Amino acid sequence: MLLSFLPIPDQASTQAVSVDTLFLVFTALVVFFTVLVCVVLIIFSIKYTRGTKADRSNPLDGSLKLEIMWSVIPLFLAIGAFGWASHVYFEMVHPPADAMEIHVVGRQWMWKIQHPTGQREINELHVPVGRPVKLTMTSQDVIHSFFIPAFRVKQDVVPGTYSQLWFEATKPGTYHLFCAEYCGTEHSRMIGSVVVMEPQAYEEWLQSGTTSESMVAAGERLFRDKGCSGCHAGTSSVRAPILNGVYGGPVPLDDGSVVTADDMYMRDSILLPKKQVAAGFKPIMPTYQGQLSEEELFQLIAYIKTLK
Ligand code: HEC
Ligand SMILES: [Cu+2]
Repeated sequence: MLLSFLPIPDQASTQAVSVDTLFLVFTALVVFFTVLVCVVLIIFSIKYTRGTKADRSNPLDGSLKLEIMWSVIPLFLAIGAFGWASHVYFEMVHPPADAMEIHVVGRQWMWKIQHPTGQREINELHVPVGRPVKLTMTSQDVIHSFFIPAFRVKQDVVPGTYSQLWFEATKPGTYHLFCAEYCGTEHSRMIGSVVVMEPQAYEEWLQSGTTSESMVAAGERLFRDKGCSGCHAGTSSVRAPILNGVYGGPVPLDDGSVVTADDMYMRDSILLPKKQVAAGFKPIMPTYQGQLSEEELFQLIAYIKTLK
């Protein structure tokens, strides 16, 4: 497309176009002003070299008009740049509500990926074209960074917390996937590929291979096996909150504050139950730190999300 002679990677997502346009316009602006200043500088230093016959009478000392001009024009340019860049940034960090969710766990030195239907893959990510995809990511050891150059998206993947990244692929094909944060000896081999497929082919890909249980089904099984249902099912004798409809809503805590029950809140409730105690309940929930893998946490949360 536009400026395809430049050595820039494939543009294969909706963000790629907006990021590149922004980048190229800024570059053009910077080049324009740099050249302008250099050319004028060179012309004047030749014209006014000592000994030339240039007219040196009436030296200019101060011009309000000029000063206003070189203050006001850059001011509007800078505000415009800020507004435009912020707009692109906000689009990048706010996944659309209808995005499909795929889970990613980074570790030394690979990417482990799980689709909602339960399919797992390592160092490969299959996605449909033309559909927003949201990745919820964490690391089980050190900080990694999930980077797809052709999509112009990159996001740190940090142990102990969830980060998000979203994109909408626009062109079927296979693209590079890199870890962009030095994470140990074999960091440079922590590479993979993103395969963008037609929606039909993606559906077929999901059907193929060993059919594992879906994220939600795995979460439901864990909820029973790990003893969560013993306390959280409505029938239990222990006083614990019923988790139906908790996700996404406001939760009053016993210290009087109110938080939103997002993925991070769920994670903390399971691993650090004493950190935020739901109002009206005793802090009797045991911690599950060290007893659940990152994948199992994702599955439990996926299950809790479906409880309406
Ligand atoms: C011994 C009983 C018990 C067990 C077992 C237990 N919980 Fe809890 N859980 C509680 C109690 C009591 C609370 C409310 C106090 C608090 O927030 O710590 C709670 C709070 C929560 C919350 C926050 C709910 C809200 O309304 O804010 C979540 C989410 C949760 N538990 C999930 C789980 C999961 C998942 C498991 C299994 C891995 C589990 N619990 C196991 C007793 C238990
Ligand atoms: Cu890494």
